[in-house]
Amino acid sequence: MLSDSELKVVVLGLGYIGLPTAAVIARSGARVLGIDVSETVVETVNSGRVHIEEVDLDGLVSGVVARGTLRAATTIEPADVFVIAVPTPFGEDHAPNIGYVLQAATTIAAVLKAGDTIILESTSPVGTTEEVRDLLAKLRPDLRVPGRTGEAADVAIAYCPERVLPGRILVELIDNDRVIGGITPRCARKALAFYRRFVRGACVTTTARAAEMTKLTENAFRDVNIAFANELSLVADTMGVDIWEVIRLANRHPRVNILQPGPGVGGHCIAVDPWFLVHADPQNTPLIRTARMVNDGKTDHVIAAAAALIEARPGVPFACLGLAFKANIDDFRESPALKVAQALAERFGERMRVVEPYAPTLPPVLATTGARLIDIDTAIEQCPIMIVLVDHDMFRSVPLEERRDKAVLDTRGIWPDQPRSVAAGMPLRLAG
Ligand code: SAJ
Repeated sequence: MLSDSELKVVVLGLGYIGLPTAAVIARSGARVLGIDVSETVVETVNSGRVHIEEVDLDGLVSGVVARGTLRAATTIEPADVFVIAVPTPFGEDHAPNIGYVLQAATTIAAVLKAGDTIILESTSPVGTTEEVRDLLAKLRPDLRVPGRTGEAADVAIAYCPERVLPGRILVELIDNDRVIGGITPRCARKALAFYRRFVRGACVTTTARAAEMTKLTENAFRDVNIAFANELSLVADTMGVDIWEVIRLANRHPRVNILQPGPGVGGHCIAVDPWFLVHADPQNTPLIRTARMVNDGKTDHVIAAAAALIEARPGVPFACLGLAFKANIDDFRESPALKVAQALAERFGERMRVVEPYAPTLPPVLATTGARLIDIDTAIEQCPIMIVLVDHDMFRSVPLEERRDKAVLDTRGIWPDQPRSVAAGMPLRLAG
């Protein structure tokens, strides 16, 4: 086996997963080359900086770049291990698009040699790793690919999904258990030896197909469970009951663990991946499909509740607190908070203020609506109406005396002491 400093690794895609992964592998001593289509990303990384906000990532990247174990480029070079971490979006009809994965495989084919290992980490529909194998077989007929003939293969191909939580990526990259699915058991063992170099969690081997479905299952599980909480929040509204209290009380049961309602589900994973399962087997996935619709429907419900609150107080400014898809991060992808803000800006642009400590300027969709980005202190001074869309710590810590007189729509349940609750699928708290 190659020593850490002899091992050459190429990571394709330097996004939210690829860059932290490349940096963590580089820290273990391997020589890592990160490939990205964006010149700007490549230049940023090579200068030891980062283009995404993630706890401790800047220090790690500047360290490994300075030590020379991580560099970036737009063109590929030969290596021992290739890690694919590119996006897998879906199209209009929710059909998964694995075009970037196949493009990455094509790029790898140009420099692939006997003895190399290819690992796909991108969330992918079941069967994608086999498609990668088939493509490589076509592009490199001189190399024997795994799982096609009885004989030993020249290269190993495996699927190992990333499972890290934004905001905790560097910790979870090391500590989480990994599921490693080989096209053949031999491929799985080869990939396992690679992950053992930098992962502290348990590494469990299986088939590529099982590992692909495991990843989709994890995110569908979370989506279905958040949908349950969101549905309950609407029922509690009808009943005039505080949903946050009900969930707290129900969760005292030893076998009940309900998640938190909110303004909908965002991010690039949980709002997307369940569709890969629905698309693969539409007949047998009514629950997963319905959960997606319940979570998207919750966003519409929040928009209607917020609009009603704003209309009830004509002329006064209101503050939307948060745009990120969840607390304490700067990621606005598929953010329900941004969707709510956008819908409200279309109707009440001039009256709208936005507080988002993680945005230096308003995102383009809000830029020309008349809405203004302000800080939390100004919002407390100027806005009698507050729509809480994200549970950033900064908002959570605003004490009651600073918001006692506000009309509040709290979609995240961060201010349980806010006086005079008027429910709306979440405690809508009107003062005065
Ligand atoms: N949310 C709620 N209520 C909750 C929990 C979350 O409304 O009780 C919302 C969040 O506000 C956010 C969305 O759901 O809008 C998703 O947030 P999240 O923290 O549940 O998950 P992500 O998208 O940041 O990361 C998920 C994780 N998957 C699981 O927990 C099963 C992570 O481990 C995966 O690596 C990641 O997806 C991924 O890349 O697939």
